[in-house]
Amino acid sequence: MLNIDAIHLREINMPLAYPFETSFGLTTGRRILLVELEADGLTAWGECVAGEHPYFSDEMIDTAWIITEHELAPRLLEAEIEGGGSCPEIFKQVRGHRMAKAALENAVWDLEAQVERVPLSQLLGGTRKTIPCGVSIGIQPSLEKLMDTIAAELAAGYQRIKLKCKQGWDNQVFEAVRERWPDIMLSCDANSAYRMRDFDHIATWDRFKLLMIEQPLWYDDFYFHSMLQKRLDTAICLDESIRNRRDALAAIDMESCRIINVKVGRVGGFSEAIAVHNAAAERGIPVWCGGMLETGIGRSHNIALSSLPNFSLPGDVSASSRYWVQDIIEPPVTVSAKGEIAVPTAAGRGFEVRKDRIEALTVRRQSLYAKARVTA
Ligand code: OSB
Ligand code: MG
Repeated sequence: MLNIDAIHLREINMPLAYPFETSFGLTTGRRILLVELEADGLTAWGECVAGEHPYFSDEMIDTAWIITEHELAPRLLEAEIEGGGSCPEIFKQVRGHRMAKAALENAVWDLEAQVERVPLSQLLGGTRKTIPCGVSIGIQPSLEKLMDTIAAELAAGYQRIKLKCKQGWDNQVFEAVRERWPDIMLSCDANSAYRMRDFDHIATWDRFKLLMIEQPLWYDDFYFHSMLQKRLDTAICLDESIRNRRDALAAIDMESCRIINVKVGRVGGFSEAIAVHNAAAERGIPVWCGGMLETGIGRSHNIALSSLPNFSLPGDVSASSRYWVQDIIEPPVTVSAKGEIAVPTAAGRGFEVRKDRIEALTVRRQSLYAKARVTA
């Protein structure tokens, strides 16, 4: 039984070391909601991956803050909590708002791992000692700049290059990259930039031998992706569309995709992420762990999740230095020359949280407390 005494919400503002552009917009800095649980003398953390605007999904930091403060945190403070796995039931009455739910649920798993004195990866069912890493490279100001960036990431050891794409930043780019690197593991992510009129255009990408095409069509679609998948040799990977295990089952059954990107925030927390992982594993569909420009807190949680056996493709979980001049965990996440991150073996998340740095970055805070408990 976990007794949570307090939940502290805070917003930190962190400039990105490198701006990140997708088909839905440019991000130069992050506004991030962190949740901190105090329980029996321990401190656990969760990171909400909702963006600054509702452009990736319908959530954003400000909606997540309101839902956390007014709906989720009060429920958690009153609930009987066995562990992280108790959270979906506790939050059940609140519909949607999965990124907000995930921040709290993941913090409870973080706490449970500390209480049980086991690595978070082990608590989640992870088996890998290292995880294979790829990078997601945003839309660049020029093709030259992109080529230099890819060269640097390959030199650093990353196993897979994912290119953000959109109309006007697709065929010419894939052509140039494939000419210089015919054999690298290469994929693209459209973040829903294309429509049915683009089917013929996308069908020409088979010649680039991409590992996958991520979320080419509408963010909430399965049916039209299944129509597109029939026209392609290349695998479609769904990201935005997969909100839970049932979505994964529907997408697999309809053949809307052959690969699934699992983002723990997008599906509402570790419980559902594990359920998606398991459903895909049982059906022979590989998964990989997506990223949402996380700080070290979310990143450490992504590393733990990526240690599950069916995370067999390189994920978008990469080194802290690709995002931040100074991360808020210590040590920062680093990637080996083989393009792997070592899964921590220490109890809990395996990285120290630098509270001093978090304090300095905090622009908003709110604390909620449990009612005094009657002890027998
Ligand atoms: O679609 O995978 C995505 C970042 C923000 C929002 C959506 C996505 C991404 C990324 C970056 O691709 C992944 C990362 O490096 O964290
Ligand atoms: Mg994506």
